[in-house]
Amino acid sequence: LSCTGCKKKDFVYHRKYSGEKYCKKCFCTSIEKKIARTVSKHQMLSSTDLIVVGLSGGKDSVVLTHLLAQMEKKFPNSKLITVTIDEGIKNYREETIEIVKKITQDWNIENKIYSFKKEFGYSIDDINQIILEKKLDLLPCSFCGVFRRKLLNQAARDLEADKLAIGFNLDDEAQTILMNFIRGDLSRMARIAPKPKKISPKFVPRIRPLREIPEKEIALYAFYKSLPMQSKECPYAFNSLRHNVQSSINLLEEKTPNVKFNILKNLHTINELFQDSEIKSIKNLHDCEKCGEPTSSTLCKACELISILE
Ligand code: Q46
Ligand code: ZN
Repeated sequence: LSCTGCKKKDFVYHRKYSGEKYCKKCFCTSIEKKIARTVSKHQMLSSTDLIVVGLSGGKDSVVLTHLLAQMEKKFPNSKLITVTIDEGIKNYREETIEIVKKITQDWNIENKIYSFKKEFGYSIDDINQIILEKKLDLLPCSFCGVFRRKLLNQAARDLEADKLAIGFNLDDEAQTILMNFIRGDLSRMARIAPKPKKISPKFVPRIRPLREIPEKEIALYAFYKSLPMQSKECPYAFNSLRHNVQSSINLLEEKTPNVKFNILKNLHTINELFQDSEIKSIKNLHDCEKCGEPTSSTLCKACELISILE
C-alpha cells in the first residue's frame, strides 16, 4: 500500500491513467515536475520573459500563478504580473476578485483588473438581458469567451508581456478540441499548438502550462496546498456547449480513463499531418475596421458580436 514516489508512506491518490499511487507530498511533487516538463518540452518560457498570467481566482489560474511564481523566483530577470477580467457577473465575480486581491497581496504579485463594462460598454449581465429582450439565439458564454480573449491579449500587450499564461487544464484542452471539431472549425483546431507562436505583432503568444494535468488533479493539488479557491460556479455555465461537451467526455472517461489524453495526443497527430497545409495558415490578417485589433475579416469577432447588441 505504499507510495510509488517515496515508497514509505501510504498512498492517498491512485492515478488510474498511469497506475502510479502517491502520498500527499509525492503527488504535489509529481504535479510540479509534470508542469515544469511541459514548460520546457514546448519551450514555453525563457529566462527573461515578462509573463502576464490570467488570474480569475478559479482553481486553475490560482494553481498556475502559484507555480509560475515559484519558477519565476529562480530567474531573477523574469517578471510576473497577474491580470483579472471582471466580466460583470453579479453574485459570482465579487468572490473571486476578493480571492485575487488576497492572493496577490500575500504573494506580493502585481495585479491589474480590466472590466468588460469599461472596455466594451456591456457587462455579461447586461448582455444576458439584451439576449433575453431581443430573443437572440446566442449564449452569454459566446460573448464572454471572445471578449475575455481579446481583453487579455490587449492587457498583456499594454503591459509589454512576452507571454500570456492561461490556466487551461487537460479537460479544457480536450473540450476545446472537440468543440472546434463540432463547430467544424478545423483551421482553429489545427492551430492549437503547445509551443507559443507569434502570429501577429499585436498578439502576445499564449502558453498553457497546465494542459497535460487533468482538472481533478489541479483541484486536488490546490486542496493539498491549501490554496484559496472560489466556491461558486458561474450562473451562466450550465447551458453552454462547453458544459455539454464536458459532461460527455466525463461520461466516456468512466469507461476509458485515457480519453482526455487520447484527444490531446490525436490532436498532435492531426497537427503534424496539417504541418504545411493551407488549413493551418491564418490568411490576410489586417486591422479590424472598428477597433484596430488583428482579424481576418472586416470586423473582429468582438466587434461583430457588439454590433448584434446595438
Ligand atoms: S465566466 Fe463567462 Fe464562463 Fe460564465 S459567462 Fe460563460 S464563459 S461560464 S468560464
Ligand atoms: Zn474589432
